[in-house]
Amino acid sequence: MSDSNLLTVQQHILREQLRFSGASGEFSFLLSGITLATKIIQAQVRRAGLVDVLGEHGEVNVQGEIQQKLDVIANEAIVQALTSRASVGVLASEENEEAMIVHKGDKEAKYAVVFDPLDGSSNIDVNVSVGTTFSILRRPDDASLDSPEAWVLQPGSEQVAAGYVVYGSSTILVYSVGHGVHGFTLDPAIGAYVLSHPNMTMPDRGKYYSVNEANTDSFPEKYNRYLAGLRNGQYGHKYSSRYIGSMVADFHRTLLKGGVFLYPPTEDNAEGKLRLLYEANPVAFLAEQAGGVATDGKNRMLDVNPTSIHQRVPLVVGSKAEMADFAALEE
Ligand code: P6P
Repeated sequence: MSDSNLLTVQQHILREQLRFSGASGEFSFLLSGITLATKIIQAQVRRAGLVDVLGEHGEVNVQGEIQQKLDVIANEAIVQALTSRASVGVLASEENEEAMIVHKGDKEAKYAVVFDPLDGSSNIDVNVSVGTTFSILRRPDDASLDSPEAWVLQPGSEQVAAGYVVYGSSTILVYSVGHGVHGFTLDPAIGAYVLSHPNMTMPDRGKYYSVNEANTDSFPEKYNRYLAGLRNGQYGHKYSSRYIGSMVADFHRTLLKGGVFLYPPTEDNAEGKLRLLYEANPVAFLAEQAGGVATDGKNRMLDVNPTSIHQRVPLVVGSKAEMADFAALEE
């Protein structure tokens, strides 16, 4: 790509921003806070083996998981970057039990950002791709800062933007403001995310299914019937299996190649393992924007009404064809 065609994510965001009536640039400034924080995170992820950020921070996070040091660094990077954005009223993070009030009563504070600063962090020590996810919501008309939860406990259909960064062989930011999905690759030479995947669309059908087969014995019967059909060619061809164990990386492949990624209910996680607000909803928003489908196994994911910040939900997300095959199954 010659420099003359170089389009950075900041330029792209500004252009997308113009689609919003009355755009004042505050939304672009908010998104620039997220992109800045992910550059800080990727710098740490890339050096994880060199500096003392590997291994466990020792503390236990709200999920009851041993907090890896990079989780803490990533969380602080995003919180600090967004705290300096007057348009952000509330933050909710996978790493924090409660929603955080960022700007008290600031009249411009009209957005909430929900995020997982470092999804898949248990893979860091073995150099497997990890990711950051984010979801942006407008403050509901009747919500006040007295109840920050009300800002974030909204169905995914209310998202005004969502995205992720996958820290893999390269660092790729994928986002949507509701007008298609666009991917940007971080160019370390200039320190900017450069448009590399314009107008991403999910193939109508793929070759892969992606699930943790170790949980097969506890999947609901419908899921095992579906997976057997994928393996035995019942749905047109015999699928191959790919599972990274990092949702962002598994979804990124599904977005690019099609197929289906699923985390069904299991014996250990009867409601599924993935979190509705900051894992399933951003992924579902992007999937639909790219022509795919996302459900909780029964209902459209973006229609699920959240009741708590860290609630879990089963996730089935993928290409139109695979999702239609799944939906056609009898319970
Ligand atoms: P399992 C990572 O810990 C994560 O939250 C997601 O990124 C990933 O898809 C899932 O858990 C993997 O869970 O049970 O297959 O190890």
